[in-house]
Amino acid sequence: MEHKELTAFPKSFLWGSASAAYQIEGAYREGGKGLSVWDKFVRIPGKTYEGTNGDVAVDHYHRYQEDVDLMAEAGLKAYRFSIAWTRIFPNGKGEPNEAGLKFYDDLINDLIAHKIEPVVTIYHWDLPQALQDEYGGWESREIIPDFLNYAKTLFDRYGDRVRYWVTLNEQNIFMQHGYLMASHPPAVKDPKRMYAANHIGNLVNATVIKYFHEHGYQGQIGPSFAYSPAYPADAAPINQLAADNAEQFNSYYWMDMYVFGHYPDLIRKWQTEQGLAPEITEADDALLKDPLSHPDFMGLNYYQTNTVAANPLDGVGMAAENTSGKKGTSKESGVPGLFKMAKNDYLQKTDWDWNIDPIGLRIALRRINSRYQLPVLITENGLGAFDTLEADHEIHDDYRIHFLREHVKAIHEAISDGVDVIGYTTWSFTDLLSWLNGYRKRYGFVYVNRDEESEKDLARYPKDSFYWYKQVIASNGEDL
Ligand code: BGP
Repeated sequence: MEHKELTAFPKSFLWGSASAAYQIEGAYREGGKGLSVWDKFVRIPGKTYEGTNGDVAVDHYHRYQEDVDLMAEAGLKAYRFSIAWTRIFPNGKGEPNEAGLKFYDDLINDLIAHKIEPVVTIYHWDLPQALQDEYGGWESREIIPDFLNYAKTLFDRYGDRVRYWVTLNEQNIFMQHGYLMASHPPAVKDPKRMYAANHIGNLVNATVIKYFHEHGYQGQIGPSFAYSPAYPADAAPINQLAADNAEQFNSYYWMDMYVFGHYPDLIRKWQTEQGLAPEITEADDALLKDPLSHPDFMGLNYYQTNTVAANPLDGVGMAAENTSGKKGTSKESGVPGLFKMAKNDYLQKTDWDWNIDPIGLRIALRRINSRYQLPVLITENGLGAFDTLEADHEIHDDYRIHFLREHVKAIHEAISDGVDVIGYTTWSFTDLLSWLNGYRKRYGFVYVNRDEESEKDLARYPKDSFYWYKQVIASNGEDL
């Protein structure tokens, strides 16, 4: 679809950036914070890049004011961050910890004082270790009331100032990495347990959204989903089918549940054949289908598309992703009988082998729009790259500017196509810890002076992309 003229970005468009508590805060034992599953997992040898952890991260806990000042200087309209459950309830439940509540009060107030809209992620992967120990975390339905109690505490405390809430960040990623690939906590490799835990994740999501809608809080709520649209490797019908399989298996399996309250029939059938189907009670079904449990927007985390081809029943299985930062080192990966990853000769890759595909973002937005008819908040998008700090403390990240410019253009086109896009919070504002890739895979507009070996002085230096984004925001997306 070509447009003679592009439709302007809405005046209220939320230009922003995003982060997650574990990746930026540090202060992992301060302010009464309890330990999360990540605090423990990073200490298992070989799990993260060179054993990196978020004990100090980029010390946002102590430097949040400096970070918010920089956000204000860039002209950010929104900032998406997550709350660490373990700061609010050190053991996951019981009495709330006032010091933790106050930290986010101060952050939210500071943002609002700078006219920056807070977008709060309730859960970005840092489950209280106490709940993991007590009942196996996501594998027990006991998490439903505990999570709801945590979410209610946040709504009651911050609901007068927060208008955008994200329930679960990338449920598809943390469940699959946690229970299928053992690359996230609790480091399990068991598809049956994965689907069972994931179903409980859906019940949590629905319970929280329903509660929010029933209790008259202001604002909007929805999950953030990591959507990588699938392309067929070529026009062969068998590969078209593989792309359809991938779309159903990787994406509709989650998004259909959020919006329609059911799993795709094709995947239910496949799971039943494999003996992997999660148990769904009548009460679950009623909750999941209740319109009050459905999101107000779809949060979209978009990094790349996947190109796929047919994969026989005895074909290749799931492989771990490239965490080496050496382009071309990814292994073959797929789901036997459904699809496998194929090379796309039209796309460049990042050093971690992620496909660079701005048009894929437009496609993602259009597919969400036509299937779900929901506004979309782009809650993550960005380029992980090696950056060089020059002697004068400048960082010439023209590759990041290029990446983001093309993605902003794609959003502009999607809006012109008729998609309701509410905002764009890039990943990330400052550099931060990459869960599995240490500190050298940088995403920020602001360089943080630390690496794997040393915390150095943790000084903040705006990159060239910082000034570029400032101009994009000031012109509401016109001056790219
Ligand atoms: C998303 C997560 C973020 C962030 C981002 C970049 O999946 O929600 O927390 O980490 O990916 O990923 P990575 O750090 O692996 O490059």
